[in-house]
Amino acid sequence: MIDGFQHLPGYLPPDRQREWLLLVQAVLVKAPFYRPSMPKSGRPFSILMSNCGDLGWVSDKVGGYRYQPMHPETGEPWPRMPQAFLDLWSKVAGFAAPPQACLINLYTSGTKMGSHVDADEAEMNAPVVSVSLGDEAVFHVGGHRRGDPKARVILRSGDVAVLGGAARRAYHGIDRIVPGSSDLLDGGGRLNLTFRRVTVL
Ligand code: MD6
Ligand code: FE
Repeated sequence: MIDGFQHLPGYLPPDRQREWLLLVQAVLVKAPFYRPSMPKSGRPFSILMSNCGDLGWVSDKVGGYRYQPMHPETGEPWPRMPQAFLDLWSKVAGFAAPPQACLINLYTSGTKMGSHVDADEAEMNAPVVSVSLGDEAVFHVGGHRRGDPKARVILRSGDVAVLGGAARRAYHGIDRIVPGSSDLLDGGGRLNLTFRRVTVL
């Protein structure tokens, strides 16, 4: 496994997972899920996204991958990041400044996320912290080249993963989710939250 990848299984116990789910649902009332699309081709993503925090990650055909302070469809600023989210970052990120962006991804059965490097942030010294809620996902993490060998890790509800150090620039993605593996979300599916620093202080 590449240096700087940390998996913290069961970091959030079931009762805290339910609290986090309520916090996410409150964010989604103000900032509903939207479907991003690929730069240039305009091909729609299979997953839905929203954000909270000062900046949100968005993508569409014309503007491409970017961070912006408002929702692409409502034009409203992203909702504030709940204190519990900031607290988790403080405990696991090992980075003095708070996260600026919390990207919320929704996976339903049959959706995935292709292998990619998170590289839209100017600040590459801060880790990316991920929290999974709901159905299990088969996550892969490789090296700095797309073709490097990949390790596979099951991310379960309540798990935290940290991509720091060399792993911050590693290819990673979601091969598939495992339908019916959690009953946290009504109707199944998986929520993933990723926390990031975007700008250099
Ligand atoms: C996901 N995660 O778990 C997708 N990126 O649904 C990511 O793309 C990711 O988990 C950077 C760091 C950690 C991650
Ligand atoms: Fe990523």
